[in-house]
Amino acid sequence: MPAVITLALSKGRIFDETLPLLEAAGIRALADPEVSRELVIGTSRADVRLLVVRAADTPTYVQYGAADLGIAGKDILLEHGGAGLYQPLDLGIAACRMMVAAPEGFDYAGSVRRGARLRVATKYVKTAREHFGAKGVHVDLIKLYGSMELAPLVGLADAIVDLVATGNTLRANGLAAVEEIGPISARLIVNQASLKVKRGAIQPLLEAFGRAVAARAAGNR
Ligand code: PRT
Ligand code: MG
Repeated sequence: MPAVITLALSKGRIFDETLPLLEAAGIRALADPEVSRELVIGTSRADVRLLVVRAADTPTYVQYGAADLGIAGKDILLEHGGAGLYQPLDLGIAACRMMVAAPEGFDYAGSVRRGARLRVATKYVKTAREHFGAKGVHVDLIKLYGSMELAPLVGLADAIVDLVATGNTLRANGLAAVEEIGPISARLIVNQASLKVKRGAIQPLLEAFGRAVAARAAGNR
């Protein structure tokens, strides 16, 4: 019997954008996590199953070997730190940018120049600490779990660190991006021990994903 391969991923944009890559690897999910309540989803391949987890939990499942593989945003991986994970492939999906944003009209550059202490609300505390630390900007970080765009509107923070895709959410809340921290996309992650023990099953999957990503990139050119 072949080794069972378990892939952890979150529903929503990661799941939706992973489906075509799985299909290119000959794998079809047998349920839709938006409809089904099952958290373990079988696939058209008896030896491959999917775990539906919260986006921020994906690296944890893979780190501890509860899943062999996972698909996680670089934002999540930066916060997790990457211990125990092999990150062989940028899938190029769920792309966006990590940005500093502030209310329109807020003089961010001037505040930084004057050495003002900024209150920054974010879910990405580690990334924000490293970003502002490297620039020598003084910040008090306020940890939030979502809807960061609200914080400056109600005086909780001067600025936020959040992901921006279209920019619509910032605009709708009277905010503007003031600094880019870096580009973000989803990565394939692999448990380091799984890769050794189940290499025969995992390696062909990594190659199929790699081909699917290359083919899509070629199609986009
Ligand atoms: O939403 P939930 O609380 O359930 O979990 P989650 O936010 O952790 O997961 P999910 O599914 O929303 O995001 C999964 C991954 O998608 C993230 O870890 C990112 O790597 C990636 N991704 C890509 C994004 C976005 N684009 C994105 N635009 N994640 C979130 N956003 C949010 C952003 O935080 C902001 O609130 O969308 C809003 C901005 O979008 P625009 O288009 O208005 O700029
Ligand atoms: Mg979300």
